[in-house]
Amino acid sequence: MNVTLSNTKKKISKDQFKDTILSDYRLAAEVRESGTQGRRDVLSGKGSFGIFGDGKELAQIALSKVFRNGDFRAGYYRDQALMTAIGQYSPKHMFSALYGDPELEREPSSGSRQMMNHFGTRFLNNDGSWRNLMEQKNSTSDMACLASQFPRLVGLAQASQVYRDNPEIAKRNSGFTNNGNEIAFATIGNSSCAEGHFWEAVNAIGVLQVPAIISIWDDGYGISVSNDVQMTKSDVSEVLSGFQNNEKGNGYEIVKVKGWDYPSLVTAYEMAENLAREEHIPSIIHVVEMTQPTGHSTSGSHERYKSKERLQWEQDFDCIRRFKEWIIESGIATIEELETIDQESVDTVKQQKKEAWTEYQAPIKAEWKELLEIFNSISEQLNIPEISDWVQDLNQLEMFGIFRRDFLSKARTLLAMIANENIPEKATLRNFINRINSENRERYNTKLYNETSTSVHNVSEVKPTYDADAKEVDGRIILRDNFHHMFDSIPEAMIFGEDVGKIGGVNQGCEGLQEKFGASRVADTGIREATIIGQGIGLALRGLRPIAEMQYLDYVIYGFQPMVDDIASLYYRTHGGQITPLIIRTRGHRLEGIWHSGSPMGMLLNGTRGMYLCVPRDMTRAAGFYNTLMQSNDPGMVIECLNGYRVKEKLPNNIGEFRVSLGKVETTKGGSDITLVTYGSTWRIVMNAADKLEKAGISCEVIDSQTLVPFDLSSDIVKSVKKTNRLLVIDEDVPGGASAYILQKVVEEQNAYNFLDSEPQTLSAKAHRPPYGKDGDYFTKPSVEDVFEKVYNMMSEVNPSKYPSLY
Ligand SMILES: Cc1ncc(C[n+]2csc(CCOP(=O)(O)OP(=O)(O)O)c2C)c(N)n1
Repeated sequence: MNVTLSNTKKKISKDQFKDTILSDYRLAAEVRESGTQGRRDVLSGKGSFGIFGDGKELAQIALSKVFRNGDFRAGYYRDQALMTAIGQYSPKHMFSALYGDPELEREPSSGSRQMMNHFGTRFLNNDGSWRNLMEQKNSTSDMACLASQFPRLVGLAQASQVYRDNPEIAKRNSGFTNNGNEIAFATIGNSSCAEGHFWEAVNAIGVLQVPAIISIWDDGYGISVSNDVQMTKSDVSEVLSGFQNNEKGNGYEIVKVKGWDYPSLVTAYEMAENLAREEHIPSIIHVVEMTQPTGHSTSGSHERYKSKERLQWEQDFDCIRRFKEWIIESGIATIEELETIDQESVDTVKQQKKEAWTEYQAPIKAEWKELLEIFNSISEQLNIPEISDWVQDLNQLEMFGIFRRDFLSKARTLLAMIANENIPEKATLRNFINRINSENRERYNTKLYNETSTSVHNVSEVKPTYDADAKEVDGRIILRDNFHHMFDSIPEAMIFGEDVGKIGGVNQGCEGLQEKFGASRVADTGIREATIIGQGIGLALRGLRPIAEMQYLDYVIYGFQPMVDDIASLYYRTHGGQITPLIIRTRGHRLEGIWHSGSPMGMLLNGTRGMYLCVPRDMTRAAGFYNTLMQSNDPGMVIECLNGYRVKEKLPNNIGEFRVSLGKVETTKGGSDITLVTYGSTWRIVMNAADKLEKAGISCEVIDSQTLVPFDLSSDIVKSVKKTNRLLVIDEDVPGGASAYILQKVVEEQNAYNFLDSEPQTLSAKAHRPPYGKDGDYFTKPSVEDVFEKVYNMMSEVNPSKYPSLY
């Protein structure tokens, strides 16, 4: 007899059906049991924090049935059953992550740089090249920040559309797509649906009509706060109902289904899969009546905020219990068969947990034993009573679980204690400390930036070249012509943002681009900065080369969260497993008005360590940075000068080919009295002031840093300071913003302190926002006169007779 569980076209035999159901049951039981045992491990101190997938197993197993190779997940920490069901996780992996095992072979999501159950699969090979993502089930890397997976979801789903609409790109990128058939699956908790990112992404996906399936795991609470506080009408799908496909237009297929109702869950996901994979119609599956049997996490107990009735209901409607009842009632298996699976699950989890712990502790214990021998031989030479106390404590710890910091802190303390002793064991101890530190640098402190051959640092510089009679053109023409060339030569290149498509951008840098390359590569977007950035992240993760445009620097703050939390930390938090080669284009610095002349460079560079920050002084350099970044796998932001689009620049004859290296400063005027470091829009002001100072007898060397991250990789600034012995940093950020960063780089890292004859100084804008109007600007941001007087005063301090005080 053939059975069908739902409306699936696939028929399977009765035995196969039973096997499937029992293997689903086993998986659910193992996930549940690993949560139970994991919780105990946290309470007994073996792990710091536990958050599990209990109560959500059945829906996730149903989802996994339609998750195919080449698909992508953008989810959160509850997806333990989903990740296990798609073969990317196991109880052993969960325990390795819970203990914080830093070895990638046991914790491949992040090498324990992340908390447990923050999932992610590996997209990159060790040499930085991309894996064939069509041969694996892909999970983008989770973040603890709720709803932060949603901006990225937009691009993950849109990539399928881009590939389907552009078969020639799909053909080039066969490791990333099969004709755009891939689905992007998102998961989110009910309470996180109160976040703006969720609504912004839901709207963007509805507008774009791209293949996303969004699952909402609704257990009625967000930690202690219940749905009546979280959501209008306490019901997210009720509120979402305006997004439902109907005669008024395309939106989503929205399904509400109970988290314990296995057949309905399977049917819902089959329906959603068909719509998404075949027709690119997105769906939202609102899974209600879910439970959280052990509460939100190991940090608290849900008995504090759930009523007795609710707690009883959670037991009665527990999805595994209901699944068990359904299996028995349907005659698929007996209670004895299921109880056997229950028992086997307990044993399996116990076994895997033991293996995870033993493998985690083995190398650490071996290091402790090595140190113990060093301790013993030092004790034989010197009378240090503390050593025996430490050994006793550490041996005790070893029985329960020992961290490297436990013994390394003692080793370092001892080294300081024997600093004046002359025994050979001192070198042994020092070597041991150095070795452990260096091994742990690799575990914990590497991969903030890509260091493989795909890094931007391996892209060679190509200087712009000019005809003898090169035309002088508006800066924006150089950008425009460069984009045309880039889009011709790189089929994966895309650009999108507010007003970018039809009119070619507010400053016309993309003029004619959409007509030539089509609306799927050059596109207008809605006004939704967070998901414009997210769109870029997702597209880049799927092999495309997006440029996401933020119309003005002042509005980057709306898109800042995905930059800070996602892009900048991605390579680090996946231990080199994922990277998003997204270019963010924006324009800022000097114009007029509080929101059109911001230059918050300190904020940007401090929030986004992990991505590059280019601050070109003109459009030739901006174009050069785009060309360089496009050749690498690294994420970067380019800030064009808002007041530079109509400034004349010579038109290079190698448009599209010249490349500006990141981290290379340019000395734009030589001098001997003082080094002036600047970048972006203030560069012209500084150059102007330097000319005036020259006439006053002060010789300034002007250096354009060109990029803030990376910063002056060959330490050229200190070479200048060695000559001038004086340093002034000028920008239009707040005081102590990027100028403080530059001082730290030059004075501390480049050691300029040793060569300074005057106090190093900064000249920046005022701390408040720049007010509107010419005078608002003049009295707020550094002017030519401000720079002149600042430098003059510094020289006056040195030689008051030659430079008498001005005021
Ligand atoms: C942006 C953000 N705010 C707050 C938190 C702290 N926090 C972690 S989990 C959580 C509740 C989430 O509830 P829900 O979305 O319903 O998911 P559940 O954990 O219940 O599956 C909160 C408030 C966070 N991680 N991120």
